[in-house]
Amino acid sequence: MTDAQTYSFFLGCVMPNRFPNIEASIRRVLPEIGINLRELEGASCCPAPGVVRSFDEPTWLALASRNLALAEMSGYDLVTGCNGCYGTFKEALTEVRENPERLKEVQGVFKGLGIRYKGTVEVRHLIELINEIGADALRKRVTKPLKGIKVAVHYGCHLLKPSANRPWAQTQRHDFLDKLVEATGAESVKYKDKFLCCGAGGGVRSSQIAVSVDIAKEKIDNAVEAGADCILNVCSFCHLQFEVSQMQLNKELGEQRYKLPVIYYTQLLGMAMGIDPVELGLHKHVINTQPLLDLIYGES
Ligand code: 9S8
Ligand code: 9S8
Ligand code: COM
Repeated sequence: MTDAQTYSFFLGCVMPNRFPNIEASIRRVLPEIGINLRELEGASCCPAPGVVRSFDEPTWLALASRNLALAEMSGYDLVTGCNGCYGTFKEALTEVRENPERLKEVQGVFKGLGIRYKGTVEVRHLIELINEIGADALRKRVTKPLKGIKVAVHYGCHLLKPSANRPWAQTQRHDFLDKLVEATGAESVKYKDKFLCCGAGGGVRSSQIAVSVDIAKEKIDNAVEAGADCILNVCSFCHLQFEVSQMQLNKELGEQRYKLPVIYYTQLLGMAMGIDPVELGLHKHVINTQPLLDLIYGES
């Protein structure tokens, strides 16, 4: 394991307001693997790349830069557990780094507000940090291998794209997250349209709810068909989409047909490290995780 590192933790909107259980699993697991988190006081919405940027780019850039400035002033690079926030920050940084006049523009907005910003802070997704630790080192921390558990891995769009502005290998067939999943002893199953959007991003969930739920349904159906015991994500908005869409589908159908547990990566890793599932927030899901817990811990 590498030496301990410290980051300013950017929560975004969805995690603290809708899925504090995911936040709890992140706060519980990351320090165990040498990643310490400090609070980013005063942070606002990132704001969401596919929504706010499409309406008003300068406002998007100024707000994103303000959050980045808070991290920069703290002296600790920013880490996030949401693909959308990751996308906003990666792209807002590139914008001011490549275009000095855009940096001047946001510095002008900050005038008199006591905000200093040079665009020197770095932005990381927590799965990037975990990937640097690596599957081999993680495997050494596993005390409860999740043998026989089949996982449908969902990467999400903003984690991977635009690929020129992401740290991953330039390929359409990523497997870094699958390897991190398999480090827990679980199996990553192949399923149709694995790299398809969850259907939530870019304002689709808020403006075209029927289309949005239909895309989520397609992904869930494909995962179930592949024999998955859960669908795994690393994005609070994808997490919301898979949880809430299944609830909405059940409501429409008038029966509980959609019941695939939705798991965030640090919950899976935490279980494999022997951490109590209650501490990982697994008892607080919209879609009951009990069937998955029964497979892992045996029926109680
Ligand atoms: S913040 Fe406000 S809406 Fe959200 S979670 Fe992630 S993207 Fe950024
Ligand atoms: S939400 Fe998270 S990253 Fe996104 S745009 Fe398409 S996929 Fe789900
Ligand atoms: C999705 C973020 S994670 S957004 O809806 O595209 O802005």
